[in-house]
Amino acid sequence: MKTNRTLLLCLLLFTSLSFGQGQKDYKPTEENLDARKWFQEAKFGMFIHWGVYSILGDGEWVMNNQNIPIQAYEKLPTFFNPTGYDAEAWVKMAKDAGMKYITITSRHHDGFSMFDTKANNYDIVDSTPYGKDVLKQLADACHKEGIKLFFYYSLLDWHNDDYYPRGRTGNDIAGRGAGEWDKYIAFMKAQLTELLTNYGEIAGIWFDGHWDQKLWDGKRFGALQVDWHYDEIYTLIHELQPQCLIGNNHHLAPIEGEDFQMFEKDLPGKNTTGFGTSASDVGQLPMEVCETINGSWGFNLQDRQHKSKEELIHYIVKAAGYGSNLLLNVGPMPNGKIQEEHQQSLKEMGLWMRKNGSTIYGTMAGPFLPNDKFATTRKGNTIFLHILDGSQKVFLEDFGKKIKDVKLFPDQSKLTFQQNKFGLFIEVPKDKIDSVDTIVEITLK
Ligand code: FHN
Repeated sequence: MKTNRTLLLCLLLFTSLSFGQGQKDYKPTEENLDARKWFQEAKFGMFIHWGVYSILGDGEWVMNNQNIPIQAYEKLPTFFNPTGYDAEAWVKMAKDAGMKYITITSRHHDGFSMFDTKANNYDIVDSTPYGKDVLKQLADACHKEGIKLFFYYSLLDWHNDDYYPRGRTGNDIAGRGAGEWDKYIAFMKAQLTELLTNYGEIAGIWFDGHWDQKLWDGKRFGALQVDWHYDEIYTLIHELQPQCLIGNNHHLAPIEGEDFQMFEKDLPGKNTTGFGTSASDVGQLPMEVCETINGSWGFNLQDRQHKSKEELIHYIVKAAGYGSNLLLNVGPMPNGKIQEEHQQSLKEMGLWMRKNGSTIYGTMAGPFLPNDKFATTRKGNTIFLHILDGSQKVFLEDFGKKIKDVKLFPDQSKLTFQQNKFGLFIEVPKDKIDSVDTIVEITLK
């Protein structure tokens, strides 16, 4: 018992130290810095959660949530045949929505690879009647249309025996074996090499699942029980494609070797979901907020929580108000189609972005943190004030900068404003109010 406790303590000490080690002495290349700049300006991307789980219409965690034994789950690929999949149509949909990049799940926690991997046979080409590499088709379509492509890659795996020690999820799935951690690391490196070799230029790798290996002390999650070998993994990626941006959804401050920071279902530094990136963990890297278009990541037949046009617009405006991108998720159906409701929402976003995109793309965070009434973005000498609550009057406290003029963004009509030592007061005529977002353009001297 005592030995066990000592062992655990040593392990805790070792792993809490080892998490700090990302890519040692990482210095991003010129290409990487350019890619970061591009990313920061892109502002809007499409997240796609798609796998064999979509057949069950119960989200991407169904294997864990329903404790589906390995043997039973392995039947899913044998009837996964998405004959309605049209990569070009997805890319066009994203482009028309005003999105500049796509991030797709190459392998989620169920361990099934949606690409032609040689690291095992549990993949779309070798184990489904469909037999074609959906990521290759998407990569070709993205490259053709000038849309950048990121691969989501799950660190955790409920199917691979070498994912051992197991994490805190998937433990009631019958049929899991006890393999070797080092082999699992080698497996991931082999897959990442494939992803960064066989699909042309890849804009980024989006890691997820780190948190699965955090130890629970009865009150909170602490140190890791494994070494993820981030030094080797991040070095490998940057050697294969130096511009490739690495992000890791570990819900913590970025570590060396990461090129952007993501926030799940929360604006930067907010922690309403409990996934917990605290304000002090917000770093200096380009940022991305990811959110679902309804209430689920993977296809969920029963999900009726489709977000309204207003909710989606407010989300992208607020994210931009923090200087962050929005990665908006859709979960395609098992036939390869994106459900009608979501196609409609994407079209609405596209219409709005075509009219108002210049107040979002290429901007940085505005001088005021977003709140429920308004958000601000900034481009050079111009501040865009997005009024989100239908108000006619807005007071910007302590606004000390000298102003050249204040106009309504859509028709460029001049607005009345007053500035004094307390701040700036702006009034918009009633008939010019847009109930979703009234955009005001403030030009500084
Ligand atoms: O467990 C995953 C979940 O399925 C989904 O992929 C999201 C996307 O941010 N990330 C994980 C939860 O943190």
